[in-house]
Amino acid sequence: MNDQVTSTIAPDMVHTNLIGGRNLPASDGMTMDVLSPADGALFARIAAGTAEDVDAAVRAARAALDGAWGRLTATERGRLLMRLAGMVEAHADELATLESRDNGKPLRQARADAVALARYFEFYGSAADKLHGDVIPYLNTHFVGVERVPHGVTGHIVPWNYPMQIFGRSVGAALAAGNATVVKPAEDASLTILRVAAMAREAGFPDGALNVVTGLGRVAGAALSAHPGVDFLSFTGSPETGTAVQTAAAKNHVGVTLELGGKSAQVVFDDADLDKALPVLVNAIIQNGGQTCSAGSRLLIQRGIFDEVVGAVAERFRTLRAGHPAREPDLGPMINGAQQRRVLAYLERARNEGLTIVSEGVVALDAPAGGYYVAPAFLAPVPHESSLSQEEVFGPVLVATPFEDEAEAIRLANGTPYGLATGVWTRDAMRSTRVGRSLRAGQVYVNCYGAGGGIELPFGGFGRSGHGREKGFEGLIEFTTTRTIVIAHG
Ligand code: TXE
Repeated sequence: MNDQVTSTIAPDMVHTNLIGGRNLPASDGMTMDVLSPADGALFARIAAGTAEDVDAAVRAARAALDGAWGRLTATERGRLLMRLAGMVEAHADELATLESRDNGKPLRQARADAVALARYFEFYGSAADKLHGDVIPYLNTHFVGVERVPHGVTGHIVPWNYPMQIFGRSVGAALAAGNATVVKPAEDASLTILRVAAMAREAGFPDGALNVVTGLGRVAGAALSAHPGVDFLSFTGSPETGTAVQTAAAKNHVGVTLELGGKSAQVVFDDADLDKALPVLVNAIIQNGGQTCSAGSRLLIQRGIFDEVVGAVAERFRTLRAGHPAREPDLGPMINGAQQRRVLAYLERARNEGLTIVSEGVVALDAPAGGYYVAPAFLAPVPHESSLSQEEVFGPVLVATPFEDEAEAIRLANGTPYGLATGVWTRDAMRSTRVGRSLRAGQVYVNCYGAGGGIELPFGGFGRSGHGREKGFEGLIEFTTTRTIVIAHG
């Protein structure tokens, strides 16, 4: 952290909070450095938001609810979101460049994220006035209506791996439902969210409908989770921080959706179409450098084809290149030094445990020395009980484990504390349905793997992966509650 603005940073790279429509520095004037993961160089500064800033943002949100934002009809809210969708789409290249620099993801992935963000706003914007309640048959002398209403002020704590997409799925839904929002982006990737929030003002969102406070999780994030003026929280991140957020929310008796990552398996049966499966199996762990909550980080392969599949995956891994995000590598750097060290520590531990790295990719020779690069690694066979099979690495590390039959495949696939997504590869339609319906995962893919994909598809987990659902219509309902009105007329 630093409170000096130095000449090494372009003036348009010094960012403030957005509170009640005003660009404001942190209440104590402190800022945080933003480093590029590609080379470790300082290139921007953000406000180190304080509890006071969070309080001001929550008050601004409440004022918006009681004022211009709260007066809008669902159709008007939807139109604003659709307008914002168009602006995001028109600025997709600019947003992608900013995201790629801030987060280190390859440009093509960053562009896909910007397009997905536009689509979230379109999806939720067009759904805003289709979210209606119910009429309940009751006594003949009474009319009962159940109205869908927003929670009020919603807090959104966003991680750094897919800032635009996660902002889109939670804030887009919350705004469509009529909530006023306060967003705390991750300290390592706040810039696109700030840019899109500025666009929302241009699109005509009333002041205070969308507030952004940047800064440290343990300061600004903790203040948002514990604020008594917040009516509902959405959190995506680590299980440990999720526990802290839910504990804070419990003290205020408000609800939370938690999306806490996973250890997702891809189950490959011996009748699978391997030509179709192989590129997907590799991409599911390489996309975003493995820093994807639903990354397919475990391969479960039926014994009879284990060596063949391991050999083919190993061959692909040898061709993978981690490199500068602007040069369209297979994967960019890790988000920061801590994440890079975490992944390398897992690999070191695996070596010490005697596990075999069957194949590794490379870090490109021209990757800048100060960047946080990790060469992708594929390990096999890895026992189901080992930490690499049980814990989320959040990096380009894939493990393979053999299984004998359907029952064992299901036991292994379900055999971690997580339950976010699973892939099943088989040509047997009966088996795909049978196995698919036995899996304890929020999403099950058969002969494909969306890595959390699909704006329209409900997404969320079981167990340590969290609870509540985002994305799709389910995600819109999550940001509402009900009011039942009972009218006696006879
Ligand atoms: O997560 P944190 P980190 C997993 C992944 C990764 C690990 C650590 O395994 O290696 O978590 O990443 C805010 N109160 N995932 O340390 O701390 C923080 O500012 C309130 C999986 O980055 O959970 C950021 O905005 N908020 C994952 C957000 O929480 C707090 C995505 C996430 O940070 C806070 C990211 C606090 N006390 C990491 N402390 C996924 N599910 O996709 C931090 N934050």
